[in-house]
Formats: sequence, structure tokens, C-alpha cells
Amino acid sequence: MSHVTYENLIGGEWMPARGGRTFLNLNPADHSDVVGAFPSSYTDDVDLAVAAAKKAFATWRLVPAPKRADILYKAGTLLQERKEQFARDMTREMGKVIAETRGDVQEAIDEAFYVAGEGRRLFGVTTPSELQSKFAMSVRMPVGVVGMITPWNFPMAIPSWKLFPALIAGNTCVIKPAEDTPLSTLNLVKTLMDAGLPPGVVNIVFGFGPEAGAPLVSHKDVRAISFTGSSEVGSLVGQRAAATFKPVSLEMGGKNAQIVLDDANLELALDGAIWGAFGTTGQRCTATSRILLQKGIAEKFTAEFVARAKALVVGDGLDEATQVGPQINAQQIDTSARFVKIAQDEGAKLLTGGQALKSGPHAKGHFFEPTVFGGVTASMRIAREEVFGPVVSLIEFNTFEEAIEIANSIDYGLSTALYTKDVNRAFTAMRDLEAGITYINAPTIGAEVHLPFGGIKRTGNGHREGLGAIDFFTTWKAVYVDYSDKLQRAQIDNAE
Ligand code: UN1
Repeated sequence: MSHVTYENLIGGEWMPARGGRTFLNLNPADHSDVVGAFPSSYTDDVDLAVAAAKKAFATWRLVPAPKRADILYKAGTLLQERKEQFARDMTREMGKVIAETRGDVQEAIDEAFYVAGEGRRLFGVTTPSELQSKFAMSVRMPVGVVGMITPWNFPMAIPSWKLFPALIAGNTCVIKPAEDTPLSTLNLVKTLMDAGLPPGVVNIVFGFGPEAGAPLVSHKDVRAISFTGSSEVGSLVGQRAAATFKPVSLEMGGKNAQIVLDDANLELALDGAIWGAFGTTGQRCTATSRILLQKGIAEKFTAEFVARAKALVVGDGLDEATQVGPQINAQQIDTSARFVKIAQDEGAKLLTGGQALKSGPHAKGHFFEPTVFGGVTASMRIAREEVFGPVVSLIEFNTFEEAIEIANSIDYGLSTALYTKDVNRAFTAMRDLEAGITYINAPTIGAEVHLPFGGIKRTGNGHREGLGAIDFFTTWKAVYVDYSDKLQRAQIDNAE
């Protein structure tokens, strides 16, 4: 079957990988559908892209930020016009249902307008000098060439969280998107180019982590790395970047808990749990993978939750009737299946699901049944390790304090949710839940672009996207202007 062959974007030119290799991007709902062939890039391609970004930095850094913003506003408008097509392309390569891929494109639109506004802020700080007739200020400077490695689950939103703030601050970029979803990042970057971004300011190298990601992280001319992906790969990225003293922003896994107290609005808690656990087929770092149920409502909630999970329609995300799309690839199906076995071996009770779906409408894709485990205890691996699939654990508890303790007992700290009508407990949870994000009476998924996004423990290394992104993509410069016309020695001439 014939298919489109796509190219890397380097210095404004579309070009194949130097080695001439390509890989195929397949539709996870139907393996026979080839979305396209993409370049399989290596060190020499990365070197070219970094050189182009370095060259472009010399002029891009001098463009006034409000002018850089004009390009982002324009890109936001173009994304609005292209939203439906880009959503369709994304469902075809990534699998998640069309309503969600529209949301993914919308997240990039929101980010464009939010960050463009920053073009007329990018505030610094002024402060009095300790010396007379001396002015002191702190200004934000771009970092230089920034490398970005992005995941397949939000293939347009997450690149936009990184590219747009980096660009507004005057950096130039080399991005290596996940090999499972290259087209959506290409659509995003093409839109930036159509909006007037000069050549070389954003460069894309397609390919795999070890071949194309690793040399980007090591490159001496890359001044910062922004990574979203698994904690395992993030650890490697962080170690590799340390060798060249690059700042690295790592956004990684989660094992997010939704706590439901006896006084909660049960319907609301059920709606939130189904959406949080099975939205995006459970393939979000913010996905609900533990549901903590207080004893009084546990039985009722469990029965209703299992019934709803069973009724979910699994299928091709382009079909508007589908509620749960495929998983991204065969390895992710294996991971889900492996965790089902682990959970059963450690004594958890399989309440529904547990199998890959392989026949009828599911014969040609990577589908897995929405899966629920009951009788899970906090120490089981199924309650502690990230699955990144449609697999959720139900854990029962007696007291609110116990729920907080279980929620915090894991190595991750991204998102948490509490369902209750008790304002005192809500505020206590907001203070005590160890996570970068806490929701009250809303599911663990659904962060908005203008708030800080990220987490603690194995989830991140202290940086934030959204509200915190400008901090990562700029470096402070302190500037002193002495207009006294004489030498004034700080800490000496003004000391008593
Ligand atoms: C992710 O799963 O990596 O908060 C990002 C959310 C989305 C972003 C998820 N806005 O669920």
C-alpha cells in the first residue's frame, strides 16, 4: 500500500534522515492503516538540527518578545481553523477518541494564546541598590538552543507546553517527538511555520530515543532539555544531561488516587472515576489508577463502577460512539496484561476485564478491556506501580486519615482527587496530599494550561510546565548601572 513519506525539518528545509532510514507510523486501531513513513534520525541529523537552531538563535533572541507573540497568536488562530483535521490525524496515529483529540488540539490553542500574552509581560524585578546613584535590575534572558523530547499520549498539547514558552522567551528549539505519534508534532510545527516562524527557530528530528534522543541530550550546544515520559527514561535523561551541566525539566509518571468519602456525591464520584481511569484508555500520567473507597460507600460504589466499566464501548476512536480507544502499541498491551497477572498473583480480585480484545472489530488493533481490581491493599504492586493502561485498583479504608496515608504511600506524586462535601477535610487534603495537583470533587485528569503542571517524588525533578515554564526556559541576569560617576565598592564604601 502506498503511503506518505515525511521528512525532518532542519533550518527551514524538509529533508530525509542522512542515513536514509525510515520507520512506519501505524494506526493503533488498525495495523493495516499506515499513517506514514518518518525519518529514522541519528547523531548526524541531530547535529545538523542543533547547528541550525544555534544559527537561528543569533537573530531570534533579538526579536522583541511582543513580535514573537504575534507569531504565536497567529499560530493559535491557524490551529483553530485546522482543529478538526488535526484531531482526526491524531486519533488515527494515537488512538484516543475524537472528542479527546479535539481537546488535545484545544490545549495547544489555549497554550498559544496564554503564552502569547506573556510576550508583553516576561516581567523582571527591580530593587534598590545598596549604593547611591546606582540602579539594579534582574532581567530574563533566553537559555539558547533547547532540546525537547515528548511523549505519544498528548502529541500536540505537550509539545506546545514546551515549544511556545521556549519561543516567547527567545530560545530556539530541536524537538524529537515520540516515534508512535510523529504526525501531530509535525502538524503543530508546520502551523508555526505558516504563522511566520523564521527558519531554524524550531527544528524537528524524528526517530527513536537511543538514536535521536540521546545525542540531543548530550549535545554541547544544547543548553537545556525538557522531557516528558517514563520515570525510567527520565532518570537516564537526567544522568546524561548532568555530564554537560544542562538544566533538565523532567515530567514523568504517576499513580494517582481518587479518594471517595462516605459523604460524597456518589454519582459525581462515579462519573469522575470512570473518566479519570478510562479516559485516554488510562494512558495519561494523570490517570486515576487507584480509587480509595471509604467503607460506608465501598460496596455500592464498587457495584456501580464495575457495571459502568463493563458497559464502556471500546473501539476505533474515529467512531463517535467509541468511549475507549486502543492502547498505543503492542508493548503497552503486554504491560497491561503483565500487571493483570501480577495483581492476580498477589491476591487482588479481578472484577471485570483483564484481557486483550482480539476479535471482530478489535481484530486489527491494540485493544484491552477496561479492567477493575477489587480487594487491593496499599502494599501490592498493582497499587504502587504505573500501568499506563485501562487498569484501575479499588482500595478500601476506614478513616479519612488512613486514606491520606494510603494516597501518600507511593513513590509518585502527580495528581490526586478527593470527593467530599466536608470543607474541613477538603482543606486538610489540599494541605496534606503529597502531589503537584489536587482536585476537590473533580477527577485526577484535566489540568488547565495556565496553572503549574508537574509533580514530586518520582514524578518530577522540581520544574513545572504551565505557570512555571517561563522560569525553566529563561535564565536570570542581574544588571547594575552606576550613574554616580565614581567607583563605589559594594560591601565596603557603604559599610559603617
Ligand atoms: C499527561 O498525561 O502527560 O491534566 C498530560 C491532564 C491533561 C494533561 C495530561 N491536561 O490530564
